[in-house]
Amino acid sequence: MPVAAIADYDDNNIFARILRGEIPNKTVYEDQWALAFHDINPQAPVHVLVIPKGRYVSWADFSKQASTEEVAGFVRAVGTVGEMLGLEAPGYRLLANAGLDAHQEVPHLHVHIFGGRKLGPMLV
Ligand code: IU
Repeated sequence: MPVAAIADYDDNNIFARILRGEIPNKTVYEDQWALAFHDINPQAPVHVLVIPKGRYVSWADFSKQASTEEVAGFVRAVGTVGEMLGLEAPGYRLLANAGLDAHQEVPHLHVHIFGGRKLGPMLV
């Protein structure tokens, strides 16, 4: 069930539980700002999710409420993961669904990283 654009943060959402270590994940990278792990239902040979450590539902609240340091830390983490996975040269796609119309399903901000093959054109 997709989530509405801005809702109160639910501390029991699945990614909050992953961040607390209550649910296992296949971690790719972690630092003080972000955790990156393999998507459980990969849509490409590489499909990794990067989530901020802070309590943000989507870009809507993250872009307004996160500190400059948090935003920078998160953006750098996404870039680091792309580099670590060897995707910089061949290229990769970033995607962040925000809210109901975009079919965001987990109410904790996440950026998808897709790569590992030549991707098709963007579908909207
Ligand atoms: P979306 O942008 O909210 O639609 O994407 C949610 C993603 O989270 C989707 O690709 C799921 O496969 C993925 N996911 C996951 O990796 N682990 C989980 O426990 C759950 C969803 I629930």
